Amino acid sequence: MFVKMIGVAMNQGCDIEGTQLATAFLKSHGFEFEEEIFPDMELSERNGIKHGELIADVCLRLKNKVKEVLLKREFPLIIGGDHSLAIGSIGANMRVDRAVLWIDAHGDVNTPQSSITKRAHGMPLASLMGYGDPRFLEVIKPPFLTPKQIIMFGIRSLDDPEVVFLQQQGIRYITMDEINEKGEQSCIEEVLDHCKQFAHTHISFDLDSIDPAYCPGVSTPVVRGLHPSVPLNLIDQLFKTVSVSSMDIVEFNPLLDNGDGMTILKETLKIVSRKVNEVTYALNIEE
Ligand SMILES: [Mn+2]
Repeated sequence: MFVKMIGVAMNQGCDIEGTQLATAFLKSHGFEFEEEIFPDMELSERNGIKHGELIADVCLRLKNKVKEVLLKREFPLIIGGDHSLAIGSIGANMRVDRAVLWIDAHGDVNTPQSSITKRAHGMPLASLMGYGDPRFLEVIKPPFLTPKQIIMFGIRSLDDPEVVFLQQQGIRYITMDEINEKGEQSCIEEVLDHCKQFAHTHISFDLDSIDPAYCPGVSTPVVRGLHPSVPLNLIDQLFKTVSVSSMDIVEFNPLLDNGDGMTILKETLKIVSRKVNEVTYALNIEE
């Protein structure tokens, strides 16, 4: 199996300069992309959800590309761009036998009604569950994600309506406080146990899950976050334990990075490509 990197040069979901430059920045550091997706600026508008039309268009194109890669039995690694791209990357494969791991500081379960900022990068997970802007739901299409497919990790910044939503839906979200209390490995094991119940896992890795002291290169930093070794360890153990079939890495902002974010990104890519290659190796031996 090969890793196919898909770049999404979009920042309209967070509406802060920088995230759209991540793909170009990585290319200048020698990374190769299977495809880059650029927003159609003619669709840009700020009424209601900011840039809703433009984001739906990007996500539809991303969805089609991710589907194409999955059908070739290759591994799509989607590089953001802001987190609203998950509408397309996860929307490409809504199989009920797939777990979704959401590593993030935020809940990303706002709706157009609950959101104060009207920024779409705070809404992708609710949209994937069928609650959101009709244009996003049209891209995703039912069956939507069910609460039992989802597990969240590193959460420490939730809006009040998001707490209500998560609790009403019964979504398991592991907070920073819990990770600090119970310990890293115990929480990682809970994630592994969750994902083991499903045939496949999608990882959506938001770099703002990491503490800004170690990764300032994100658009919406939140203090008291993860040490970078924690998500790397989690991702490494997941690849060893379950079948990870696709992944996003989002919200990297090269304009705010001091080099640390780039190092974390490179480490993550190293783990992913090594593990995906091991899968090929194992398959070859069986054949
Ligand atoms: Mn996020």
